[in-house]
Amino acid sequence: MMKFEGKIAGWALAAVLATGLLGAANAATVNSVIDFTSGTIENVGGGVKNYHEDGYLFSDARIVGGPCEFTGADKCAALNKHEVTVLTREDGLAFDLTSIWFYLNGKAEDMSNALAIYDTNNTSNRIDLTQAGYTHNVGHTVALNFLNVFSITFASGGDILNCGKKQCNDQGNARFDTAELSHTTGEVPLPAGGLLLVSGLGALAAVRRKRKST
Ligand SMILES: [Ca+2]
Ligand SMILES: [Ca+2]
Repeated sequence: MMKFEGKIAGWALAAVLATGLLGAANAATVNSVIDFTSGTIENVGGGVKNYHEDGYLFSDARIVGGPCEFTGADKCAALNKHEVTVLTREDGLAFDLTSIWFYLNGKAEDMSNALAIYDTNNTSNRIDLTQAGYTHNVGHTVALNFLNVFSITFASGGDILNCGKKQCNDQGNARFDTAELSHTTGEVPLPAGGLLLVSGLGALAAVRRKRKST
């Protein structure tokens, strides 16, 4: 009877050990949708505001009402001409950005409204959403392929034209919303995995010693 119980205990320990090793190998993916409505705006002074949602941070952020993706109380991010906002994770981890909704608001005079999205650390990894490709004053959802990046910059483009003696009235702005993001979490660092292995083997050895003594 004691021998049988010892065998069960050994197998249970082996199962725990295997689970621990699998946990180290299989980290969990966390998906997030940034809606710019359910998060918080932080006034950091000097006219700078940060936006926080789902562990992500936009700095500097201009959060506005419609036109955004949805009617009613929906909010979204807006960039006036040549403004920039930078997206990072609060915990500094890498992340993926795979989809976004955007809207090129106004600028019918010269059709130069544009939104550029690029990897802050590798600016050649970039997409330019312009009025030449996307009708302005209409919402568009585009698939993106920013994978395993640490920082993404959103920049409003467009020319600054003079309409006679004054600047054009139709300055326009670019808006975006419903950013689909994901990041990986739950990774067990190798030293911790090693400790788990050592303690697991030690426990197994203890069980074997106990079985031999009974
Ligand atoms: Ca969210
Ligand atoms: Ca929204």
